[in-house]
Amino acid sequence: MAAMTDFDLTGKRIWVAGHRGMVGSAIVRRLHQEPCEILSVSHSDLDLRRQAAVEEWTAKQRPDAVIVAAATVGGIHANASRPADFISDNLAIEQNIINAAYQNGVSKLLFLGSSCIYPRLAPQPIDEESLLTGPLEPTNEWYAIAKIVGIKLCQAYRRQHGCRFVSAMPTNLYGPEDNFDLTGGHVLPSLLAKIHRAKVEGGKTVEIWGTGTPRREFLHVDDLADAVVFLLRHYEDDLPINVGTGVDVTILEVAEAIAQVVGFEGSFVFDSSKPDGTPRKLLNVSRLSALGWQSKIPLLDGLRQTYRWYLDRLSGPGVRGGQAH
Ligand code: GFB
Repeated sequence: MAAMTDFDLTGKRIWVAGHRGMVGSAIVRRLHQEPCEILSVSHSDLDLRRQAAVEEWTAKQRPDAVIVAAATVGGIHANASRPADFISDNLAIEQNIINAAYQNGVSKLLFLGSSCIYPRLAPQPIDEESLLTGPLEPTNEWYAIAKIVGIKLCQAYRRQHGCRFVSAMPTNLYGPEDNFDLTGGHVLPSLLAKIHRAKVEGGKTVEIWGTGTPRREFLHVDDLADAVVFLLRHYEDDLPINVGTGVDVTILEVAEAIAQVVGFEGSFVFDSSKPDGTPRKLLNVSRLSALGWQSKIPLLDGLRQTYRWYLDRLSGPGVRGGQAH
Protein backbone atom coordinates (compact mmCIF):
# COMPACT_ATOMS: atom_id res chain seq x y z
CA MET A 1 0.00 0.00 0.00
CA ALA A 2 1.43 3.40 -1.02
CA ALA A 3 1.75 6.12 1.63
CA MET A 4 -1.03 8.74 1.63
CA THR A 5 -0.58 12.21 3.12
CA ASP A 6 -1.97 15.63 2.36
CA PHE A 7 -0.27 18.61 0.75
CA ASP A 8 -2.72 21.51 0.58
CA LEU A 9 -2.37 23.46 -2.70
CA THR A 10 -4.25 26.54 -1.43
CA GLY A 11 -2.22 29.70 -2.00
CA LYS A 12 0.86 27.70 -3.02
CA ARG A 13 3.29 28.94 -5.68
CA ILE A 14 3.71 25.92 -7.95
CA TRP A 15 6.46 25.92 -10.57
CA VAL A 16 5.65 23.78 -13.60
CA ALA A 17 9.05 23.24 -15.21
CA GLY A 18 8.47 22.43 -18.90
CA HIS A 19 5.13 24.26 -19.17
CA ARG A 20 5.26 24.52 -22.98
CA GLY A 21 5.50 20.78 -23.62
CA MET A 22 2.62 18.33 -24.01
CA VAL A 23 2.84 17.23 -20.37
CA GLY A 24 3.61 20.59 -18.77
CA SER A 25 0.87 22.42 -20.67
CA ALA A 26 -1.70 19.79 -19.61
CA ILE A 27 -0.59 20.18 -15.98
CA VAL A 28 -0.96 23.97 -16.23
CA ARG A 29 -4.50 23.54 -17.65
CA ARG A 30 -5.36 21.20 -14.77
CA LEU A 31 -3.79 23.46 -12.10
CA HIS A 32 -5.99 26.36 -13.27
CA GLN A 33 -8.81 24.52 -11.46
CA GLU A 34 -6.90 24.73 -8.15
CA PRO A 35 -6.60 27.69 -5.74
CA CYS A 36 -2.84 27.98 -6.36
CA GLU A 37 -0.48 30.31 -8.21
CA ILE A 38 1.29 28.83 -11.25
CA LEU A 39 4.91 29.78 -11.95
CA SER A 40 6.50 29.18 -15.33
CA VAL A 41 9.43 30.51 -17.33
CA SER A 42 10.11 30.26 -21.03
CA HIS A 43 13.14 28.49 -22.46
CA SER A 44 14.49 31.78 -23.85
CA ASP A 45 14.51 33.26 -20.33
CA LEU A 46 15.87 30.21 -18.53
CA ASP A 47 17.85 27.31 -19.98
CA LEU A 48 17.22 24.54 -17.45
CA ARG A 49 20.52 22.89 -18.39
CA ARG A 50 22.45 25.84 -16.86
CA GLN A 51 22.96 25.26 -13.14
CA ALA A 52 23.70 28.83 -12.04
CA ALA A 53 20.75 30.23 -13.97
CA VAL A 54 18.36 27.66 -12.46
CA GLU A 55 19.66 28.39 -8.95
CA GLU A 56 19.25 32.12 -9.44
CA TRP A 57 15.73 31.87 -10.90
CA THR A 58 14.54 29.49 -8.16
CA ALA A 59 16.00 31.66 -5.37
CA LYS A 60 14.22 34.69 -6.82
CA GLN A 61 10.83 33.02 -7.40
CA ARG A 62 10.75 30.92 -4.19
CA PRO A 63 8.25 28.28 -5.33
CA ASP A 64 6.45 26.26 -2.63
CA ALA A 65 6.14 23.24 -4.91
CA VAL A 66 7.75 22.07 -8.16
CA ILE A 67 6.57 19.70 -10.88
CA VAL A 68 9.45 18.51 -13.07
CA ALA A 69 7.82 18.05 -16.49
CA ALA A 70 10.78 19.47 -18.43
CA ALA A 71 12.76 16.95 -20.48
CA THR A 72 14.33 16.27 -23.84
CA VAL A 73 11.95 13.62 -25.24
CA GLY A 74 11.16 11.77 -28.43
CA GLY A 75 10.13 8.47 -29.97
CA ILE A 76 12.19 5.37 -30.58
CA HIS A 77 14.17 6.86 -33.49
CA ALA A 78 14.98 10.15 -31.72
CA ASN A 79 16.12 8.23 -28.63
CA ALA A 80 18.33 5.89 -30.62
CA SER A 81 19.87 8.57 -32.85
CA ARG A 82 20.50 11.35 -30.27
CA PRO A 83 21.81 9.45 -27.22
CA ALA A 84 24.06 12.29 -26.05
CA ASP A 85 21.22 14.84 -26.00
CA PHE A 86 18.87 12.45 -24.25
CA ILE A 87 21.25 11.55 -21.43
CA SER A 88 23.04 14.87 -21.02
CA ASP A 89 20.11 17.30 -21.25
CA ASN A 90 17.95 15.23 -18.95
CA LEU A 91 20.64 14.70 -16.32
CA ALA A 92 21.34 18.43 -16.23
CA ILE A 93 17.68 19.47 -16.07
CA GLU A 94 16.87 17.08 -13.22
CA GLN A 95 19.97 17.75 -11.18
CA ASN A 96 19.62 21.52 -11.49
CA ILE A 97 15.93 21.68 -10.61
CA ILE A 98 15.97 19.12 -7.79
CA ASN A 99 19.06 20.62 -6.16
CA ALA A 100 17.71 24.17 -6.47
CA ALA A 101 14.42 22.99 -4.94
CA TYR A 102 16.32 21.61 -1.95
CA GLN A 103 18.43 24.75 -1.55
CA ASN A 104 15.33 26.94 -1.58
CA GLY A 105 13.26 24.91 0.87
CA VAL A 106 10.63 23.74 -1.64
CA SER A 107 7.95 21.90 0.39
CA LYS A 108 6.94 19.35 -2.24
CA LEU A 109 8.42 18.24 -5.57
CA LEU A 110 7.06 15.75 -8.09
CA PHE A 111 9.46 14.36 -10.68
CA LEU A 112 8.09 12.78 -13.85
CA GLY A 113 9.92 9.80 -15.33
CA SER A 114 8.85 7.22 -17.88
CA SER A 115 7.90 3.56 -18.11
CA CYS A 116 11.12 2.93 -20.07
CA ILE A 117 13.08 3.04 -16.76
CA TYR A 118 12.05 -0.57 -16.14
CA PRO A 119 13.99 -3.58 -17.50
CA ARG A 120 13.22 -4.48 -21.13
CA LEU A 121 11.89 -7.88 -20.12
CA ALA A 122 10.34 -7.00 -16.76
CA PRO A 123 7.43 -9.27 -15.72
CA GLN A 124 4.13 -7.77 -16.94
CA PRO A 125 2.31 -5.78 -15.71
CA ILE A 126 5.40 -3.98 -14.41
CA ASP A 127 5.63 -3.32 -10.65
CA GLU A 128 7.51 -0.35 -9.28
CA GLU A 129 9.80 -2.84 -7.49
CA SER A 130 11.13 -4.00 -10.91
CA LEU A 131 13.36 -0.94 -11.08
CA LEU A 132 17.02 -1.94 -11.60
CA THR A 133 16.34 -5.68 -11.67
CA GLY A 134 17.52 -6.26 -15.27
CA PRO A 135 18.99 -4.78 -18.48
CA LEU A 136 17.24 -1.81 -20.13
CA GLU A 137 15.80 -1.59 -23.66
CA PRO A 138 18.82 -0.51 -25.79
CA THR A 139 16.87 1.94 -28.01
CA ASN A 140 16.17 4.19 -25.05
CA GLU A 141 18.68 3.31 -22.36
CA TRP A 142 20.23 6.81 -22.44
CA TYR A 143 16.92 8.47 -21.61
CA ALA A 144 16.04 5.69 -19.15
CA ILE A 145 19.30 6.06 -17.23
CA ALA A 146 18.79 9.82 -16.93
CA LYS A 147 15.25 9.26 -15.64
CA ILE A 148 16.47 6.62 -13.15
CA VAL A 149 18.93 9.21 -11.83
CA GLY A 150 16.00 11.61 -11.32
CA ILE A 151 14.23 9.00 -9.17
CA LYS A 152 17.43 8.39 -7.23
CA LEU A 153 17.95 12.12 -6.67
CA CYS A 154 14.47 12.38 -5.13
CA GLN A 155 15.16 9.36 -2.93
CA ALA A 156 18.56 10.70 -1.86
CA TYR A 157 17.22 14.13 -0.89
CA ARG A 158 14.38 12.44 1.00
CA ARG A 159 16.81 10.26 2.94
CA GLN A 160 19.51 12.82 3.69
CA HIS A 161 17.44 15.99 4.06
CA GLY A 162 13.86 14.83 4.69
CA CYS A 163 12.62 16.56 1.49
CA ARG A 164 9.12 15.64 0.30
CA PHE A 165 10.34 14.81 -3.22
CA VAL A 166 8.42 12.04 -5.04
CA SER A 167 8.51 10.45 -8.51
CA ALA A 168 5.74 9.32 -10.85
CA MET A 169 6.30 7.03 -13.88
CA PRO A 170 3.80 7.59 -16.68
CA THR A 171 3.21 5.10 -19.44
CA ASN A 172 3.24 6.20 -23.16
CA LEU A 173 1.38 9.53 -23.38
CA TYR A 174 -0.52 11.32 -26.17
CA GLY A 175 -2.74 14.34 -26.61
CA PRO A 176 -2.71 18.03 -27.54
CA GLU A 177 0.69 19.73 -28.00
CA ASP A 178 2.36 16.42 -28.85
CA ASN A 179 5.19 16.30 -31.39
CA PHE A 180 3.70 15.08 -34.70
CA ASP A 181 7.06 14.79 -36.47
CA LEU A 182 7.20 11.71 -38.71
CA THR A 183 10.67 10.64 -37.64
CA GLY A 184 11.32 12.20 -34.22
CA GLY A 185 7.87 11.79 -32.64
CA HIS A 186 6.38 8.98 -30.57
CA VAL A 187 4.40 6.30 -32.35
CA LEU A 188 0.88 7.61 -31.78
CA PRO A 189 1.30 11.20 -33.03
CA SER A 190 3.55 10.06 -35.90
CA LEU A 191 0.98 7.51 -37.07
CA LEU A 192 -1.81 10.06 -36.68
CA ALA A 193 0.08 12.51 -38.91
CA LYS A 194 0.91 9.80 -41.48
CA ILE A 195 -2.64 8.43 -41.57
CA HIS A 196 -4.14 11.92 -41.87
CA ARG A 197 -1.79 12.72 -44.75
CA ALA A 198 -2.65 9.48 -46.55
CA LYS A 199 -6.33 10.26 -46.21
CA VAL A 200 -5.96 13.81 -47.52
CA GLU A 201 -3.68 12.78 -50.41
CA GLY A 202 -5.65 9.65 -51.30
CA GLY A 203 -2.78 7.33 -50.32
CA LYS A 204 -3.65 3.63 -50.29
CA THR A 205 -1.12 2.47 -47.67
CA VAL A 206 0.53 3.78 -44.51
CA GLU A 207 3.86 2.51 -43.25
CA ILE A 208 4.19 1.10 -39.74
CA TRP A 209 7.72 0.73 -38.39
CA GLY A 210 8.75 -2.72 -37.19
CA THR A 211 6.30 -5.61 -37.02
CA GLY A 212 3.27 -3.89 -35.47
CA THR A 213 3.22 -6.58 -32.75
CA PRO A 214 4.82 -4.75 -29.78
CA ARG A 215 2.30 -3.76 -27.12
CA ARG A 216 2.04 -0.27 -25.64
CA GLU A 217 -0.22 1.32 -23.02
CA PHE A 218 -1.46 4.79 -24.03
CA LEU A 219 -2.63 7.40 -21.50
CA HIS A 220 -4.20 10.71 -22.50
CA VAL A 221 -2.13 13.59 -21.15
CA ASP A 222 -5.17 15.19 -19.44
CA ASP A 223 -5.51 11.99 -17.40
CA LEU A 224 -1.82 12.22 -16.54
CA ALA A 225 -2.23 15.87 -15.47
CA ASP A 226 -5.10 14.90 -13.18
CA ALA A 227 -2.98 12.13 -11.67
CA VAL A 228 -0.07 14.54 -11.16
CA VAL A 229 -2.22 16.96 -9.16
CA PHE A 230 -3.64 14.03 -7.17
CA LEU A 231 -0.14 12.72 -6.40
CA LEU A 232 1.23 16.15 -5.55
CA ARG A 233 -1.49 16.33 -2.90
CA HIS A 234 -1.48 12.78 -1.65
CA TYR A 235 1.65 10.79 -2.53
CA GLU A 236 4.53 10.50 -0.10
CA ASP A 237 6.83 7.55 -0.63
CA ASP A 238 10.37 6.62 -1.58
CA LEU A 239 9.23 4.34 -4.39
CA PRO A 240 8.16 5.88 -7.69
CA ILE A 241 4.49 5.37 -8.51
CA ASN A 242 3.22 4.10 -11.88
CA VAL A 243 0.59 6.10 -13.81
CA GLY A 244 -1.28 4.33 -16.59
CA THR A 245 -4.57 2.85 -17.71
CA GLY A 246 -3.85 -0.81 -16.95
CA VAL A 247 -4.71 -1.70 -20.58
CA ASP A 248 -2.40 -2.13 -23.57
CA VAL A 249 -2.82 -2.64 -27.32
CA THR A 250 -0.55 -3.70 -30.19
CA ILE A 251 0.97 -1.04 -32.45
CA LEU A 252 -1.20 -2.37 -35.30
CA GLU A 253 -4.30 -2.05 -33.10
CA VAL A 254 -3.52 1.57 -32.27
CA ALA A 255 -2.92 2.26 -35.99
CA GLU A 256 -6.34 0.73 -36.78
CA ALA A 257 -8.00 2.81 -34.06
CA ILE A 258 -6.41 6.00 -35.48
CA ALA A 259 -7.53 4.99 -39.00
CA GLN A 260 -11.09 4.61 -37.70
CA VAL A 261 -11.00 8.07 -36.10
CA VAL A 262 -9.41 9.74 -39.13
CA GLY A 263 -11.61 7.86 -41.63
CA PHE A 264 -8.71 6.25 -43.53
CA GLU A 265 -9.78 3.15 -45.43
CA GLY A 266 -6.46 2.02 -46.88
CA SER A 267 -4.16 -0.62 -45.46
CA PHE A 268 -0.90 -0.84 -43.51
CA VAL A 269 2.53 -2.03 -44.61
CA PHE A 270 5.41 -2.88 -42.30
CA ASP A 271 8.98 -1.56 -42.50
CA SER A 272 11.03 -4.34 -40.92
CA SER A 273 14.23 -2.28 -41.16
CA LYS A 274 12.92 -0.17 -38.23
CA PRO A 275 13.20 -1.42 -34.63
CA ASP A 276 10.31 -2.79 -32.56
CA GLY A 277 11.83 -1.65 -29.27
CA THR A 278 10.64 -3.30 -26.11
CA PRO A 279 8.05 -6.04 -26.80
CA ARG A 280 5.67 -4.91 -24.06
CA LYS A 281 5.52 -2.36 -21.24
CA LEU A 282 2.25 -2.48 -19.40
CA LEU A 283 2.41 -0.81 -16.00
CA ASN A 284 0.96 -2.31 -12.88
CA VAL A 285 -1.14 0.58 -11.57
CA SER A 286 -2.51 -1.16 -8.48
CA ARG A 287 -0.70 1.14 -6.01
CA LEU A 288 -2.22 4.20 -7.68
CA SER A 289 -5.68 2.57 -7.82
CA ALA A 290 -5.41 1.74 -4.11
CA LEU A 291 -4.88 5.45 -3.39
CA GLY A 292 -8.14 6.19 -5.24
CA TRP A 293 -7.09 7.41 -8.71
CA GLN A 294 -8.03 5.88 -12.06
CA SER A 295 -7.75 7.04 -15.67
CA LYS A 296 -11.01 8.27 -17.21
CA ILE A 297 -10.41 8.85 -20.94
CA PRO A 298 -10.90 5.72 -23.10
CA LEU A 299 -8.44 5.42 -26.00
CA LEU A 300 -10.98 6.04 -28.78
CA ASP A 301 -12.35 9.18 -27.04
CA GLY A 302 -8.82 10.45 -26.47
CA LEU A 303 -7.91 9.81 -30.12
CA ARG A 304 -11.00 11.69 -31.33
CA GLN A 305 -10.19 14.66 -29.09
CA THR A 306 -6.52 14.65 -30.16
CA TYR A 307 -7.44 14.45 -33.86
CA ARG A 308 -9.86 17.39 -33.48
CA TRP A 309 -7.08 19.38 -31.82
CA TYR A 310 -4.68 18.40 -34.62
CA LEU A 311 -7.13 19.50 -37.34
CA ASP A 312 -7.79 22.82 -35.53
CA ARG A 313 -4.06 23.45 -35.30
CA LEU A 314 -3.46 22.63 -38.97
CA SER A 315 -5.99 25.29 -39.93
CA GLY A 316 -4.46 27.72 -37.39
CA PRO A 317 -0.95 28.20 -35.99
CA GLY A 318 0.32 24.72 -37.00
CA VAL A 319 1.56 21.77 -35.00
CA ARG A 320 4.90 20.75 -33.57
CA GLY A 321 6.69 18.52 -36.02
CA GLY A 322 5.44 20.67 -38.86
CA GLN A 323 3.51 17.92 -40.63
CA ALA A 324 0.88 20.31 -41.91
CA HIS A 325 -0.68 18.43 -44.81
O1 GFB B 1 6.46 5.81 -29.04
P1 GFB B 1 7.60 5.05 -29.58
O2 GFB B 1 8.44 5.71 -30.61
O3 GFB B 1 8.64 4.60 -28.47
O4 GFB B 1 6.96 3.68 -30.14
P2 GFB B 1 8.66 3.44 -27.35
C1 GFB B 1 7.76 2.79 -30.80
C2 GFB B 1 6.99 1.55 -31.25
O5 GFB B 1 6.06 1.91 -32.26
C3 GFB B 1 7.95 0.58 -31.87
C4 GFB B 1 6.48 1.34 -33.51
O6 GFB B 1 7.46 -0.73 -31.78
C5 GFB B 1 7.96 1.05 -33.34
O7 GFB B 1 8.43 0.06 -34.21
N1 GFB B 1 6.16 2.28 -34.60
C6 GFB B 1 5.44 1.98 -35.70
C7 GFB B 1 6.50 3.58 -34.67
N2 GFB B 1 5.35 3.03 -36.53
C8 GFB B 1 5.98 4.05 -35.90
C9 GFB B 1 6.19 5.42 -36.26
O8 GFB B 1 5.79 5.90 -37.30
N3 GFB B 1 6.88 6.18 -35.35
C10 GFB B 1 7.33 5.68 -34.18
N4 GFB B 1 7.97 6.49 -33.30
N5 GFB B 1 7.19 4.37 -33.82
C11 GFB B 1 9.62 5.36 -26.02
C12 GFB B 1 10.97 5.74 -25.58
O9 GFB B 1 9.69 4.04 -26.37
O10 GFB B 1 8.65 5.46 -25.01
C13 GFB B 1 11.00 6.99 -24.83
O11 GFB B 1 11.81 5.78 -26.72
C14 GFB B 1 9.87 7.08 -23.84
O12 GFB B 1 12.21 7.04 -24.18
C15 GFB B 1 8.54 6.69 -24.43
O13 GFB B 1 10.13 6.27 -22.73
C16 GFB B 1 7.42 6.66 -23.42
O14 GFB B 1 7.33 3.23 -26.73
O15 GFB B 1 9.31 2.21 -27.91
